[in-house]
Amino acid sequence: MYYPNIPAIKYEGRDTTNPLAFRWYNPDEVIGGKTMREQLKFALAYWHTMCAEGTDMFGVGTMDKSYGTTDPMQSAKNKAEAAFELMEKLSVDYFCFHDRDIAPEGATLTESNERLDEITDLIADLMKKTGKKCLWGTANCFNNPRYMHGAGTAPNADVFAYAAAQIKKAIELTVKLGGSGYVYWGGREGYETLLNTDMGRELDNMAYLLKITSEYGRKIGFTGDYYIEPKPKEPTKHQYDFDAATVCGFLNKYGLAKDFRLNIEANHATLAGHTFQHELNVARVNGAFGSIDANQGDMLLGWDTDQFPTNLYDTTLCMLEVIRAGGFTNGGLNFDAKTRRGSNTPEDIAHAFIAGMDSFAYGLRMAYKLIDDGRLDAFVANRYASYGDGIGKKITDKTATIEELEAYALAMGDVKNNISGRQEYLENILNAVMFQ
Ligand code: XLS
Ligand code: CA
Ligand code: CA
Repeated sequence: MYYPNIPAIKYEGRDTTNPLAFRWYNPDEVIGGKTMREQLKFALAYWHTMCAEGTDMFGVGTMDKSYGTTDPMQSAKNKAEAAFELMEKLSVDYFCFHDRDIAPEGATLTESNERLDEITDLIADLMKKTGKKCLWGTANCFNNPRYMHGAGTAPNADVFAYAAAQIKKAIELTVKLGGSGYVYWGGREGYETLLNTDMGRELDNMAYLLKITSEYGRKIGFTGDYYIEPKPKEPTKHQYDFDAATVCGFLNKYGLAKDFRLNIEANHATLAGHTFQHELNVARVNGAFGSIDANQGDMLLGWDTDQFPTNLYDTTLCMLEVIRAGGFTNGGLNFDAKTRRGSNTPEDIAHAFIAGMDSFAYGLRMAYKLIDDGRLDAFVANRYASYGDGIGKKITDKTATIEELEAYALAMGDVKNNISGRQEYLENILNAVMFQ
């Protein structure tokens, strides 16, 4: 047992004072026709929860993630056991991983791949025993110095080839573990300065890497979703997958839209100068909504702090978007989040997951309450009512000609457009529904 101080966390309802209990997340309660666990599909991010030790620019780790041994492969095996113990205790049904999170990189690609084979045998076993599932896998093509100028966008073709081989293997492992998604986060796919960068070539190459690796996945039987995860900067000064709108444009340009969706991360949204809700909305209206990295940033710091999500407005408006997108199919809510450097005990991990899961459970409940309340939806529908008949209907149907619109405008005299947008009224409804 790796977490003797963490009990199995149970739902005790809103009035409990037990810090190691859920107040809002009741996994088997049915909301909106599905159980909460089906609606929310929580996942543990291997890299943060199992690997990150709290290092930052100014100091070494504060948390022990060695799992009782200094032998790297034994540690990786113990880590897998620990991950499944934690998922069981926290009622988290899924996990997400990078290749290098689950097995240490070897001296050669061949050795790295053999290590991955060994560890994924063990993980497959643990999955069978516990019923836990893989939400998505990915390749870490940003940590090793070979990727210092990018992977698919590297100026060196050898690096491109290495990245392609590494991704091929990561997709094979995702298929082996039955993953329902595969994520491409362009870690260093961007630039530091345009003085040394051929941006057109880099974008073409990146698209080609996505194309050949994703086609390979289909060939070996991957039926899940491919996701691109937008992020505007960090580690590079400018990342090509800047935000949801940029990525949708990129996917369309390179003919990848049919096979790729988006994995939207809350902290990346705010780094791009958008709200989380905005990024989800852009994904949805482009038919590209896929999965979510559930976390939050600190607005006073302004970098990718990857904190556990506790902002109830954000979780509520997020779940409203998810419901409007038809709910999760292959995606879910992956806690791409870590406890603060000063929160350095295993119990802090439990508190963090409970806070994140309860915040999203609350958000799910409130999103349905807002829909049932109906005032927000009715207001928006009414706001656009003029497109429902007459000239508006013709615009909606795309049958209005420019001549017809001109004749209509000339005959109209002045336009009456003085109807309030009622922002404060709507914000007050949101508060009333969430906190009454
Ligand atoms: C980093 C990203 C990364 C991806 C997976 O900022 O969030 O963790 O989710 O490579
Ligand atoms: Ca992420
Ligand atoms: Ca992040």
